[in-house]
Amino acid sequence: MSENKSNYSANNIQALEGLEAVRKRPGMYIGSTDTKGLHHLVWEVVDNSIDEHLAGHASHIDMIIHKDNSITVVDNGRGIPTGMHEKLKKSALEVVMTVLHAGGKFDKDTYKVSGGLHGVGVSCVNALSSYLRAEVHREGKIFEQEYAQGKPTGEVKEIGESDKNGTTITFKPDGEIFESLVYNFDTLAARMRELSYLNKGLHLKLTDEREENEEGGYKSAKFYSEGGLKEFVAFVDESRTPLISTPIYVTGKEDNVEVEVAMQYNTSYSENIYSFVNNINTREGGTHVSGFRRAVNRVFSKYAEDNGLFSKLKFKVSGEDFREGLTSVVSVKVPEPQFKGQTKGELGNQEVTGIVSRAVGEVLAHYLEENPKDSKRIVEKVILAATARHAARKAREMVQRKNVLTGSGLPGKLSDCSSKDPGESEIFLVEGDSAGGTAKQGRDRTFQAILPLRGKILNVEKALEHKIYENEEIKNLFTALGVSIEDKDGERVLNIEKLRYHKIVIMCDADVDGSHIVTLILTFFFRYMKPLIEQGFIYIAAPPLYLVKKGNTKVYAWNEEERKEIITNMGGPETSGIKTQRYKGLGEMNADQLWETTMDPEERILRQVTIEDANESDRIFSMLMGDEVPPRRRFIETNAKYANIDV
Ligand code: 0RA
Repeated sequence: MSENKSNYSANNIQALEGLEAVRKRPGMYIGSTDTKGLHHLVWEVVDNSIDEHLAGHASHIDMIIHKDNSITVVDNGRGIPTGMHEKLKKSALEVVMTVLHAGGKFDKDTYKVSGGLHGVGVSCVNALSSYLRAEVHREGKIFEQEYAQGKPTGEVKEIGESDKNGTTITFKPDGEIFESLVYNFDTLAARMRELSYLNKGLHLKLTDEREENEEGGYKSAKFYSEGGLKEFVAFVDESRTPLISTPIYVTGKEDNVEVEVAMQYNTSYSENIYSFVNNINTREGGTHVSGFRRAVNRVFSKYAEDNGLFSKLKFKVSGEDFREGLTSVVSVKVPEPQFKGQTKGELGNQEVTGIVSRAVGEVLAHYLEENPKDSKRIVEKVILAATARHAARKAREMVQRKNVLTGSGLPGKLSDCSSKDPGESEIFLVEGDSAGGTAKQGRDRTFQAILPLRGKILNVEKALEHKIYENEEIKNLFTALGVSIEDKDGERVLNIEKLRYHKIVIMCDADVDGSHIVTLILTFFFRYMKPLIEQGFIYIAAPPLYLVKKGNTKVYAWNEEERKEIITNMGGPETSGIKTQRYKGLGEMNADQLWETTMDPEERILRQVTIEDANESDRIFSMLMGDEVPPRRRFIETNAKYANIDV
């Protein structure tokens, strides 16, 4: 990139819109005003810092969560320009911070790759912050300007000298805009880790001043990756057993589109593709993922064909079989990405398919020729996958045929509701027959159905697919819910057209065993019925933990804090006529209690299961449910304080 051409003058900033629009309709600019939107503000700032890294200027990004939940982002990039903007008669810094879309991004001369999904710029963050301060180190000097709700509260000031370059932005999200103002360390850390893999060589650090560590310092985490996507794949596969010695790694560039791919085969049965466009997770895939799949299909089919490896098979090998137990990360950098789909999480640029397919195909073909041992191992696994899929399909068809024969096809264990309108119908998946019985008595039968599940359902993370369809509990789940898995062009798709309930509520004991069962059920939904999670149909019931009694007054508490508060309101712990009953399980409640605390829509608390971060849940699921013990132990140790210790 020629220095002159990319050099940015205060004048190429184009003024487009005012910031009032952002405050009036924040959702249009940052998606939402819940915690998701709150975290989005951070990424809007960080995107700019990453651009500085991609342009070859920044090596470090530091983020600090302050005690009051304000955030500071520090980078050592070029620093926001501070010269006079001739047309606007203002400092460029002020223009960048107060004019929507003035970040230079809409100027074709300034190449911009990171961001892109919302990509609304740092001025949006300013508009939605009750306070913001920008500090710029540039040309030997330090400049600062402060703002409130996007408006400058003073001039751009020169406040000192500096031998460094860079930008420091501190902002406090506005309580008038956001529903929640509390930042989550793990959410920020997970994304920073991801960014470190996606941008190798970039140092990222997160510090949380709200929490002190044992040494009296603050809780912090550092992220840095030398190997980029190769290390990303190893990280997400930490709990799986690899099939080949090192990940296959692809880089390429064609027509300004950069391609980077890493792939690893493991002994599991699931396919995991993580895809990114300009560092943004494309959950719904798109043209880059199609290109990747196309290459895997083409190259493996040809290799197997040329070597007569499929000659004994009596059925067709499908694309899915080539990708069973394959974890891959596909990352592309596209100058002008077009995002499609419901959540704009799908890349639409047609030209990218061919570019990715060519880059991956070339490397993969070489790899197969040069690594005969690994190739043999992969092909053996593909044959196994095809055979298993064939068996699974038969098992599935058997189950479905049986249902036709038995009339309604509904499982005997299901106590169905009378309503046939899925929109108002709920099904409670209840741990054990006894709690199931109580729930059946307590429910409102017009719209609530009960399906008791035997204690520990099958761990699908470890089971072969056909075993899953032969499992009684899982068969019951499919038929009760009215969903089925069908083959479409050799791929499995979940058909939810006949879904019978729009609320599927997992109801388990509030103890360690109960949470284990919840995890098992969620693992099943995650692997085999993901659309139900994605479309918001899955919920977890929250039974109370305590009943506090004083005379005839009875109050339920859902946690320790509530329990204490209730006791204080009743006159304090010294009044000892106060008794606390700890509910160990649903079975300890009678039908009325279960209804009024956990099932009655007016009173109950339901937690909706969302795929906030599908990648992170996937990693945690495979860690908690998979084969490898050390990562699981480490996870449990670091998260032990959150675990429910049952006493
Ligand atoms: C406008 C132009 C240039 C850089 C930036 C903005 C910039 C913004 C942020 C926000 C956080 N960190 C940042 N770093 C840079 C280009 C500067 C040049 O050409 O010298």
